[in-house]
Amino acid sequence: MNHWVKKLALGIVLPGMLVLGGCGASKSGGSASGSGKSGIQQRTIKAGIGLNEDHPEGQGMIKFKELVEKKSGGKMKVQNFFSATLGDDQKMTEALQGGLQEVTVPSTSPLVGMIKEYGIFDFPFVFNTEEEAYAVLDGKVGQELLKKLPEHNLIGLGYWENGFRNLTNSKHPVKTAEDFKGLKIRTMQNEVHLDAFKKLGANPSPMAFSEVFTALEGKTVDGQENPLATIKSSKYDEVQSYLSMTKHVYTPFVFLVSKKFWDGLSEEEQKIMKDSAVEAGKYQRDLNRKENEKALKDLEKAGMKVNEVSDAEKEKMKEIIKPVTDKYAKKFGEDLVNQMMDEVDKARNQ
Ligand code: KDG
Repeated sequence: MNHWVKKLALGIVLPGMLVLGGCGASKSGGSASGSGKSGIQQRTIKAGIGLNEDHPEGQGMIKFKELVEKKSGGKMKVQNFFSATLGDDQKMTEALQGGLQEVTVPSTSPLVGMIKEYGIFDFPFVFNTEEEAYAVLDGKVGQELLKKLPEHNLIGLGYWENGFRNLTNSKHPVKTAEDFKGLKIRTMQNEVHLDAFKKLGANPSPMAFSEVFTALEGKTVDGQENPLATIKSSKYDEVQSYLSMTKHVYTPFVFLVSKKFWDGLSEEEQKIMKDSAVEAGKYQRDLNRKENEKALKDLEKAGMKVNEVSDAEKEKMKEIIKPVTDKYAKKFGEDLVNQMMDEVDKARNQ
């Protein structure tokens, strides 16, 4: 039963269901009470990401640092670490849970082992535009998922943008659903991606982001899939010949703070962290979209053979993968999936 029939059956058609926010400006799920302390203390905030400093996410972290230090009069200092120097997404997320690191901003995909519902953002071909993704992430669905983080000793302050993922490989252009057959493709450590690429006849190999370049260079995998800004800033054009504009998944980043650290902050310090994450998030989203356009030109100039994928072929891929998304919709909650699709429809038909 498709989501429209379900919605009518359940009679859940409430206008204005969308809870608008910046990128997580609404409730972060953090403890509003804070430590009860007032004022701003001298603090050092260790913030690590997997991507390089020149990637829009790295630039977003620099903006976050500027904002926190300005808003706190220099008392709260942010130390940024790029290119997985503090470890991969999993390791940095665990460091936050243990109170050994204060901030990281991973994709939602590697978090699905902890919060399975984040897997809905790994369903292929859900969003056509970034605006549709923002409507879901900054609306009820995205904000509700942030509230699942505190029980895992994490606070989510909002969503930044990784973006629409495209396929690169060293074998041949991928123009049709058929063309995936036999390709060894690195995927994120995420069951939806794994099953979806298997269904397309590819041979998926899950690994941490920090291992991808070496795997491509050593030809242990034929290809990988990531947004254009990541493909460029990770220099995949040096080890990949073909770029196929599949735009098969939109991946969000989630701005994570250690709950151990968060609970020790005063309300004023919590507000500085949240306002800075939201403001830097808006800046990062805009920069990411500009960089994606520039990255496509740069990757072509660097010699990558770029091909578009027709809507008809994308429909075919979606059809082939449907048994996978049906299976995971049951696992993640069909009501949640229907809510996401309702918000997409609303944004699409605005
Ligand atoms: O730390 C960087 C990763 O969170 C991000 O790039 C995830 O898209 C991702 C990938 O392919 O691992």
